[in-house]
Amino acid sequence: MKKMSNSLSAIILGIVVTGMLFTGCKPKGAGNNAVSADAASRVYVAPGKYDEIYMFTSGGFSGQLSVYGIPSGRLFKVIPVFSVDPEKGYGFNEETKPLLQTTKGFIPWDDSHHPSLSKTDGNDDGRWLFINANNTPRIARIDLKTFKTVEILELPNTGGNHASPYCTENTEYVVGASRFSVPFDDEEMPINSFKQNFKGVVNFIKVDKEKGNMNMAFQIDVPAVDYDLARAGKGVSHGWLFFSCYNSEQANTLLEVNASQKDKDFIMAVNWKKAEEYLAAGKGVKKPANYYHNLFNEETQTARSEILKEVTTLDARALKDICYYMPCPKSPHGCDVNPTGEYIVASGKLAATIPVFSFKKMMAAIEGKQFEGEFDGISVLKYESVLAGEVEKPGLGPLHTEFDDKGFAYTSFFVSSEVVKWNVETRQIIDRIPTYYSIGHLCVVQGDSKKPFGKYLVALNKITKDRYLPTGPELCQSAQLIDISGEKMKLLLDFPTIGEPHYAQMIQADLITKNQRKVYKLEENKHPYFTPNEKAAKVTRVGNAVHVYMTAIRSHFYPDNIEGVKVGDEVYFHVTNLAQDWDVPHGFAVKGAGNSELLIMPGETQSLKWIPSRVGVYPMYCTDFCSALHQEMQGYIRVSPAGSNNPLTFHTGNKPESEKKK
Ligand code: K7E
Ligand code: CUA
Repeated sequence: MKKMSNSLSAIILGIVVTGMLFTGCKPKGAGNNAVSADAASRVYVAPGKYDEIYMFTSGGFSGQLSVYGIPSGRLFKVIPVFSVDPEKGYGFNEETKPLLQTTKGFIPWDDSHHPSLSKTDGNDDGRWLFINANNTPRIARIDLKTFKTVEILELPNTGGNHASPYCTENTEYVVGASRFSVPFDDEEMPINSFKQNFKGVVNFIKVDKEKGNMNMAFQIDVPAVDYDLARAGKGVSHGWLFFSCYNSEQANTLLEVNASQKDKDFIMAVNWKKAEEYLAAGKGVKKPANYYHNLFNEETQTARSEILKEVTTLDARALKDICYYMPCPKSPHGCDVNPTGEYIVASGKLAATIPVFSFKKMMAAIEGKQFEGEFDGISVLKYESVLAGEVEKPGLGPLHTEFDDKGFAYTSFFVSSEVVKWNVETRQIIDRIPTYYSIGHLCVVQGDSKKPFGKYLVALNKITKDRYLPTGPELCQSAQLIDISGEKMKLLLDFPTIGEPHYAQMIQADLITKNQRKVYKLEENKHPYFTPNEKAAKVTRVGNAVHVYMTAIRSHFYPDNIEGVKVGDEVYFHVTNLAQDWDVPHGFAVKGAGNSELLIMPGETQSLKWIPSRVGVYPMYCTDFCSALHQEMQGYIRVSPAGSNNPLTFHTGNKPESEKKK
C-alpha cells in the first residue's frame, strides 16, 4: 500500500488519495447542496400524466433490470433477466426455466452491468434491449414490446463478460469481450502460467434483423489482458469497435498493485468489417465449444434450450490488421465514442488527464505504420500519432463519458464525485457539478447514439450516506437527475434504485410506447397445454404425471375442485388466462408449492409444477387482485395416499353427471 500511494500521489495531481481513492470522497457542502429553484416543477409529472423518457437501469448484483420514468424518477417495473423472480414466476414456471440453463446447470442469479438499446443507423430504435451477465458469461435480449426477457445466449471460453454488450450501428452484432482472461473452458492450468496459457476473447453475436434472435457468429482470440468496457464506432468509425484494457502487466495476483505498474495500458481498436472479410475468405477456424442458447418462442409462449458445440474463431495475432492497440494512460475504464464517431474518449481510473483519440489520425497512423512495437503479437500505435488531445485537470478518477447533441461531453469522476462537462472539439472544461456520492456510470438520453436527445443526464451513484432515511447497514444506491439543457448543469432530483445501478440507458418514451403489446390473442396461442375455453378444461393422468388444463377468468378457475391426485404425483397446473383486456392478469398459487406463484397475462398460458408430499386438501387461489370477487377466485385440490384408488375428477360449480348419481 505504501509503495502504491507513493507512485499514485504524483500522478493524481499531487493529492494524497490513498484513503479515498477506493472509497470515494465527499464533496464540500454535501447534504445541503443547492437545488435550483424550479427543480420541483421540472420533475413534477402530474397524476395521470406520462413521463417523457424511459430509463432502463441494470441492477448490478441483483441480476435484474429496472424501468423508471424520467423526469419523475418513478419506478414502473423490475424486469427479471438473470435472476429468478417469484413475483412473476420467472425461472419458476415451466416456460421460463430453460432461459436460465447453462453448461454449469440452472443458475438463478448473475451480476449484470450494461443495458444496451438496439440501434438502426446509429440511433436507438426502441426494439430490443441487450444486457450482460458478468459472472457466468451470457447476453440476454429483452423484447421492448412485452418488457420480457426472451433470449439468453451463453458465451464459451469467456471469463467475466464485463465489456459487454455493445450494439454496432445497425445492430449487425452485439459485441462483448472477456474481463478475466482464462484458459479454454474445461481446461485447467497453473494460475501462474497466465502469460503463456490464458486467453482473451471478443465475442461477435449476430442479431436477426427482423426477429432479433442472437447467434454466435465468431470470436476473435486476443492477448490475455482485462478488457473492461467498449463502444462500437459509428458514422465515420462505423465498422470498428474500441475496447479499454487494463492489466497489460498480465498479473494474476494482487492486481490492485500489480496491474497498476505501467504508465500506459491500451485501447484496443477492432476492425470488424475486416474480420468479416477474413471469415468470407475462409480464415475462420472452427473449434469445439460448449454453450447454451435459450430462446423464448412467443407462439408457444415457452422457452427452449439448445446446446451448441462449435465456435468459429479468428486469431488477431495471425491476422495482423483486425486489432490494434492504442496506448492509454493508467488503467482505462470507460471507452466512449462521440456522436460523429470521430473521437474516442478513454478514462484512465488513475490518470491525471483524459486522452481523446482521433479516428482519422488512427487510420492515418495505421496507414503510415506509426507503430511503437508489438504487444503479444498485436501492433501498438504511437500515442502521439493517434491522440487528438487531452482534457487537462479534469478531476479525480474518471470513469465514463456520454455526449449531448451540442458538442459537449459529460464525464463521471468516482473519486472527486462529480460530473464534468467539456467541449469535445476544444477539450475545454465548461462546468462541473458534484454528485452524492461516488458516481460510476452516467447516462444522457440516447447519449451513446448518433443523435443524443440531451436535456437530461442521470448520475448513477455508489454511495448515499446521509441522503436518505437509513435502512440498516445497507443503504440504498441512487440516481440523480441533472438538467443539461443549459450551459450550467442543474441538479433536479435524487431517487433510489434497485441493486447497484451500474449503467442505464434512456430513450424518448414514444419510441417504445408505439410498439406495446397489450394482450396475447387467444387465437394465436400455440402453447402445447393451451386451454381455449372452459369446455376444453380437463385433468389427465399419464403415469404419475397429472396435467391440469385450467382456465382463469374473472372470477373463477375451471376446474376449481380436483380429486384423485396422489402423494408423489407430479402435478402440472397449466393455467390459461382467458381475459382479452389490457391489464387483467390473474395469479395462481397452491399451498405448499416449493416454487412460486404464476402471474399470467391476458391470453397467456403458464405452467406450475407441484409435487404434493403429504395427504391433505390444498387450497389454490388467484394472487393478483383482479375484481371485486378476487377473493372468491379460489378452489381445492384433494391429495390422497400414494396407493389410493380415488378416480380423477374435476369441476367448477355443479358436479359432473358421473358424480351426481352417487
Ligand atoms: Cu463502470 Cu461494470 Cu460499467 Cu459499473 S462498470 S461503474
Ligand atoms: Cu383473478 Cu384475482
